[in-house]
Amino acid sequence: MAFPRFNMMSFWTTLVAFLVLILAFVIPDGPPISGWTSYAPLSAVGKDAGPGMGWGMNLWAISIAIFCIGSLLGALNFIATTLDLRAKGMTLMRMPICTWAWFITSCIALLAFAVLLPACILLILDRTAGTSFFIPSGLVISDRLQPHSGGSPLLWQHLFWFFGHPEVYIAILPSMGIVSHILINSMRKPLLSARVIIYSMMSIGFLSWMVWGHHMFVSGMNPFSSLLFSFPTLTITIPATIMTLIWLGSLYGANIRINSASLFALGFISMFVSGGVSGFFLAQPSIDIVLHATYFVVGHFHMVMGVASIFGVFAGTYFWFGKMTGRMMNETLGQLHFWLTFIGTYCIFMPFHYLGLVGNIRRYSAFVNDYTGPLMPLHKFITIAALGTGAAQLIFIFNLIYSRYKGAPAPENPWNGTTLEWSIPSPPPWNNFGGKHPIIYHDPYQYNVKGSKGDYIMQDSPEPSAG
Ligand code: HEM
Ligand SMILES: [Cu+2]
Repeated sequence: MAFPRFNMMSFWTTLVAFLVLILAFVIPDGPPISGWTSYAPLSAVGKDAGPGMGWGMNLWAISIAIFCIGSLLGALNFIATTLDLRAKGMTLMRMPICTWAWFITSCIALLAFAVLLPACILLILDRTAGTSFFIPSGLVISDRLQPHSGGSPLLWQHLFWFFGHPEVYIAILPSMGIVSHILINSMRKPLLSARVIIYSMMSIGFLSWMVWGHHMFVSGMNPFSSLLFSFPTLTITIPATIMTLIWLGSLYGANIRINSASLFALGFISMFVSGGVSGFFLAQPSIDIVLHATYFVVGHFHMVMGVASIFGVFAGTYFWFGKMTGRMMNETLGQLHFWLTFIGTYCIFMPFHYLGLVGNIRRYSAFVNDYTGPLMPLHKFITIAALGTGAAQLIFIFNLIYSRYKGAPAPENPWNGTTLEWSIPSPPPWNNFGGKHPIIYHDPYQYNVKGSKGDYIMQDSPEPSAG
């Protein structure tokens, strides 16, 4: 990394943020009840707003502020490293797609956390210093007139979602990169166009700044603003669809190697499409007025942000574990883990969409004697599926620990990959390249090259390339 100490600092800062967050569970007041969006004014007024909204809420705001600092340091470091510390010959367009994905993610993170940090500071000031950024005048909560004046609860929503929408791409872009990279390696041929994947990721990153209002269609803002936010939201589906078509088009006729990593990469595409399709509906204000705050939204974002992103992490773990630890993960356990998780997550999150369509609202912990009665069998089915899917993750954890100590030794290049990490021993020595600087001759996806000795050419091999 360009700044190794920054790297260390961002790790420890993030750990502190996590500990502060967890602290809320052990204080007498308990954790806050405001959910991940912490909407004002309830999040801003203090303990009148309910259990956990005193010190619990303070800890939440402090923790997120610290987390922002850790993320900003990390993002700066990734950007500086990508721009400054590339090997000789590693032009930007010769970087692997996953490096591109991390680079674009870091650029988004740098801007997004720079907005969330001041928003959290304003929230803390409202709660502790008597300011009124987010609290309107004349507000009565728990029979008490709140001593504030002139603030705007909508301001919090704007600040939060200006961060919050780009944040969903911070979650999924790295997985898009990992999946593209692993698919190419498993198909033994380049994608139809790696460049178009990179440009699509860039345009998703750019457009993600113009769409935050689609989370606020029912917030009471002007309907014309809804229209303005709806157009770019629908536009974002274009690069997303292009990427999907490139993945599927490249898979057409490919003789793909099936293993845990490639299965999770394929599973990612499936989840991304299934969860993304509901985005088309939500992007239209007239439809979203009905579906907002129902399980339909919960189904949508769990499939894309939840499951698809995590499938990318699983794919990456199965792929690079050998390089990191010197031992391979167990394939049988890996594939069992994939199928149970894949089927399980569809059983959980598909029914969420049906629940949402019939009006089951989100954020309620219990439904008693109301219109949701007939839906209870479906809720039970989802609960059982969730417990099963959760249990399947134990297989993964077991596999991690077992393979770390007892797994088959990992060769230098188990997947016949082309990128630099596969040219050094597994695990890498502490100085990575043994003091020698590699020189890059090719783009990262020279597979199935006619006339080459194997079916691939490493990036640092002086052998002539395909094109
Ligand atoms: C095809 C592109 C997509 C479109 C058009 C889209 C559109 C939308 C819209 C309009 C909403 C607001 C719904 C409401 O609250 O009433 C929403 C919610 C959400 N979307 Fe998407 N989305 C897309 C893809 C994604 C992706 C790829 C992710 C994550 C990686 C994501 C994560 C979320 C999250 C987390 C929420 C809900 C946040 C909350 O209310 O708690 N979306 N989406
Ligand atoms: Cu959004």
